[in-house]
Amino acid sequence: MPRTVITFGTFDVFHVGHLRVIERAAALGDRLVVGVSADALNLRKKGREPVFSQAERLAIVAALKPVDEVFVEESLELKRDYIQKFAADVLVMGDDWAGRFDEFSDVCEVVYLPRTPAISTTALIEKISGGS
Ligand code: C2G
Repeated sequence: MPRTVITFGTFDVFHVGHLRVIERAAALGDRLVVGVSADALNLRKKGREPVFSQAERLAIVAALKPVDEVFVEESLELKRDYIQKFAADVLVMGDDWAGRFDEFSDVCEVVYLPRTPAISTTALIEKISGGS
């Protein structure tokens, strides 16, 4: 049986930290499914619109070599449904979410990977808008 890995994220202003977590997630199985958070979810979660629209973020993530399938994550509360719908064997998230998804360990393995240090969308936006 092929092992399916699922991960979630906004992936706004796509950067190498996003790429690394996707590569490491893919390495844990045979098929990688990525839930890209909807614009409305992002607004609720972070209080601002993403720089790139969900259609653009979806297109970028879908084009990555390690990614087999993408979908729009409409709500954080639907995680269990998504895990089951895609028959995921493993849920992978960066360790900024450590412990937050342990409740799903009854249906799949839950793995938190260390974040890539010193890079984030917020820091990039600040750097670009500050002009430094
Ligand atoms: N990430 C990373 N290293 C960084 C920045 C991000 O490993 N320097 C990882 C995060 O830990 C996450 C993924 O990249 O696993 C996507 O990060 P975000 O776009 O910030 O996504 P987030 O807002 O955490 O959305 O259902 C959960 C949410 O949709 C996750």
